[in-house]
Amino acid sequence: MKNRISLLLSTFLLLLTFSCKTDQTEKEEAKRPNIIFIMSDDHAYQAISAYDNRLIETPNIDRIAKMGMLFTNASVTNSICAPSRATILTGKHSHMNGKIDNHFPFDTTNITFPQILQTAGYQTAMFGKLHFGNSPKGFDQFKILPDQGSYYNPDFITKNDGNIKVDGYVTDIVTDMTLDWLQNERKADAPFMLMYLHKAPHREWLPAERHLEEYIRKTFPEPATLFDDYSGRGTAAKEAEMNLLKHMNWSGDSKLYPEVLDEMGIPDESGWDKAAFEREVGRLNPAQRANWDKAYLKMNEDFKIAYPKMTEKEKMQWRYQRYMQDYLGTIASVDENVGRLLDYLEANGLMENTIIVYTSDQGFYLGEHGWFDKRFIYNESFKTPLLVSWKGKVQPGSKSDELVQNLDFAQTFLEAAGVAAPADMQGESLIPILTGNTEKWTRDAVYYHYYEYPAVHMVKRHYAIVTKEYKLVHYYFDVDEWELIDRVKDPNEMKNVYDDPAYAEIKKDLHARLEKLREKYGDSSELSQSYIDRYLEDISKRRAFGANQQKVKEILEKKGLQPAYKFE
Ligand code: SGN
Ligand code: CA
Repeated sequence: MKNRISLLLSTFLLLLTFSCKTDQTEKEEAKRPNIIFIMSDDHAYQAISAYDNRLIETPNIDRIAKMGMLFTNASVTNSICAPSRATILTGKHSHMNGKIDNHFPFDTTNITFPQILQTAGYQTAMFGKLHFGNSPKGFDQFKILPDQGSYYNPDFITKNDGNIKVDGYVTDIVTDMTLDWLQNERKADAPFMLMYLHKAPHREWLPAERHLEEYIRKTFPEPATLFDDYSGRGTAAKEAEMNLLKHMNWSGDSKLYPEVLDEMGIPDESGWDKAAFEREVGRLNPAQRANWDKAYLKMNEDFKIAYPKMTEKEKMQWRYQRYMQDYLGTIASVDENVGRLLDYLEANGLMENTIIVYTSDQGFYLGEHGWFDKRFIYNESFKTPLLVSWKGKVQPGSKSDELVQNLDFAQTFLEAAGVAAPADMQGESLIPILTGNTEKWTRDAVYYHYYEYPAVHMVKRHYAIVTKEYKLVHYYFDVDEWELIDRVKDPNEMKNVYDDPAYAEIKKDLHARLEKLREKYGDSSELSQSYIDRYLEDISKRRAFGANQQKVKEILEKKGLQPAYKFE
């Protein structure tokens, strides 16, 4: 009897411990936050009203800043699409993860934070643009756009259903997929990490049908540096091919019909202008196309009358307005759709324990320095928007001007999930900043390195150190030029003061700090040279799309290589 009682007692105790343990695990589980990473492609901070409301109101994106923190000094390590995404996923600089440019595919032997989170029990999903040339690892579900993706009736590569084409507008569709996953595939018993990645507002800036008429009628204020003549800086700024007047496609970008170009005698300078127009607009079905024409026909007719009388200055102004109308038109639907997601989270009790990040793969020039595109270390493309909310942890309406980077996301998310980060990750967790423990944050400079040259837009290779006060930049490869920018005295970054004796001491100090940073992150001239050799070898076989082919030819011939592009 005694034995039976003690057996019962011990079974009872065992059950009790077991159930306590389950309770404990559930509590632990409940504490691990969900992570929603929202990223748009080429979304300039100048086009988010939480930063600046001169161009557009983005009330929904701003909600994230109201609930949480707005970063005013967030930047990227390499201002271009796929390399930025690789840095985000690996927590490593481009020279370490190998994804230095858009040209070569991502090396999938890299370990990414989603793989680590998935192993740690997170549910993982990705929807939208990845741009890696291969599918992501570490995701339970994904539906991604092939390469750059399309705005209208886009194709998707899916994890379970092969390749599909979906009718409608890309920003709406990516959101539908995301909401569908949250509603129907997400399981309640584990935390999740969701990557919701928009194609918009990437070139060629095609708004949803519902925004065409509204945006085509708007007029926007011009940036102070729209007519920059690049005289204050070196060869790189002068030779870049991203000027609104000289390098933007009239048809593909400004949406003049190819036949209007012919009629007005405007040449297809890039050689792929008309093809770019057809590539996107050609995807519309007849009903969609009729709607599209309703908005763009009148603009084309007005242009035909105005163009012959336009001065060069007026042409630039016209191109700027046309650019902004379409670029900002695509952002209108990004904002609406971010609103749909936030509403869903609110309605389903998912705000409570969820980190929400809104960012872009880099910034973008909205006419500053007369430019579109990115790549350069000048503010508008070096900086990137960053808004983070986490209810109960991040002070609502707070701001940080710390030098944070896309390099830091992986370690931030891993720390939030309570998982140790691999020792070779190179960022720092943002959690001290997010939770107001800034005394633990000591970074006083960041490192930058851009590689893709000679390539579309012809922005020269450069690396740099950036502090809150200065940028020291080295342009290399087919030039050897240094640039020093005083960020405080010259916020528009118009003047290189490298040779100004007043900056001699500062220059010396920055050179020493730059060398230390390169050592710390493991970058070197030898590594840069190996990336150059690999690239040149490849573009002697495979054309560097959109690059100035004459210049490519010169560069390759110096190396004894023949360009892949055939000259007539
Ligand atoms: C395309 C664009 C370029 C852009 C690159 C890279 N031209 O080639 O303007 O710089 O993508 O963009 S387009 O007319 O074909 O759109 S990135 O975001 O993928 O890095
Ligand atoms: Ca981009």
